[in-house]
Amino acid sequence: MAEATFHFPRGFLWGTGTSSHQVEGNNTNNNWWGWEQEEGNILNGHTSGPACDWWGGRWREDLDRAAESDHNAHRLSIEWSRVQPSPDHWDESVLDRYREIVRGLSERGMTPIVTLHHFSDPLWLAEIGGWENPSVSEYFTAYTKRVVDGLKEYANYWITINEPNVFATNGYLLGIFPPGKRNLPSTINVMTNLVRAHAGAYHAIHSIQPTSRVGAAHNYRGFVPFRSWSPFDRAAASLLSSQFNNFFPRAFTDGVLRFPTWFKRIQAAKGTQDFLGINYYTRDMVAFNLLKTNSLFIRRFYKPDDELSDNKFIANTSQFMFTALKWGTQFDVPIIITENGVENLNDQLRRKYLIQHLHQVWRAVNFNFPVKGYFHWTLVDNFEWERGWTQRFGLWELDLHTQARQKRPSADLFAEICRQNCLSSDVVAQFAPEIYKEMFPG
Ligand code: IFM
Repeated sequence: MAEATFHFPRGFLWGTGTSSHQVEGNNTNNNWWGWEQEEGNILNGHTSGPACDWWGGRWREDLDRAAESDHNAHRLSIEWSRVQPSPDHWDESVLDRYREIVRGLSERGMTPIVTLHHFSDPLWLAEIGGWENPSVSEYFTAYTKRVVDGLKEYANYWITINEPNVFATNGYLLGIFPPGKRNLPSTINVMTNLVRAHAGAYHAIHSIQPTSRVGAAHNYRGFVPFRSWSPFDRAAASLLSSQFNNFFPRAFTDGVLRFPTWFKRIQAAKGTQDFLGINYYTRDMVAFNLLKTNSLFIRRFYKPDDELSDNKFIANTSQFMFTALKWGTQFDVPIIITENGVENLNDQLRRKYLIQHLHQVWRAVNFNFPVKGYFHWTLVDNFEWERGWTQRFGLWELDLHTQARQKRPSADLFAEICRQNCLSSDVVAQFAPEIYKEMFPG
């Protein structure tokens, strides 16, 4: 059997990603909490509840798990509604707590990447119109300054906004995130305000911490025309790519917001990403379909022979990890894979998915794409938004009733990769022998 070792560059960042609302528990003062209590919003009526009880103190044991598994970095987010519980009140004790957590990362030898906004908003902001309010970028900048001032001693990497494309689409176009709107003009307004807020935060962070590295985490999805000969399918795929994948990173590069039939310039947004965060999970086939009146006549679907995750949420299409990274090179900044993972309770698919995706990352590194790190989503099963607890993305399994954690084999697999800074044929043979031949032919 052929043997090989795929090495990653020295200093490569290895870790997992988490977000405040998904792990902390009892975030009663944000817009998601109320949304979860309303019937019909979350699958099976699930609620975030105590989540992974990080606010209750279990962040320590979970970060111990990460450190013992040789992760050298961790991505986490700050909960705006805790830091600023009302417009004129900043909670210093909350900032102290976050300082303790971020310092805790450094003490465990892990580089922190701090996200300032990961889907959840303070209730007071939601009540004054949320991201449709023209003042949101000033509010967000003020909040950013407080957090960066408080944490600057321990953190140098900042993500302003997680998946602005998903946030705007799900909350304002598809209505599956709060505030549950389905309104195109609102979506466009929110996209514009997100660009303004990112730009404000970027400049604020740099003025406080000139050496900081600031970016956003972009959700990249592959969009492939179903019938490659069809101009309609091709136009549909290209519309999705330009609006979903390209809109924000392009705006953060040249300050131009490109909508389908017009554009807008926001000068302050130009040159506001020091690195590109890519969250890559899967790809869609795209077809033009006259029956799809609610989704701009576009049908998205997986192929019949795609390998799917437990709830058919993700197709295992690892080649598109390479496509995503190649796409990322156009922005001419270092790239960090800020999320990648799969929902899978029994861990069979996750091991294979992880190895195949890292193989593509390694290929990209060998093409000299400037990939600097990889963050697996996620450390411990967490609250998966509109899908509640039905989807399990953790390297550790969570028992919701007892808060007990059980290590999945993928946690050991990932630990080996982090420890050795490479993916070896031995590791593949041990954790996913079924793909050995495909990976090491000959
Ligand atoms: O859990 C989410 C995360 O908050 C944003 N990116 C996708 C993940 C998996 O659904």
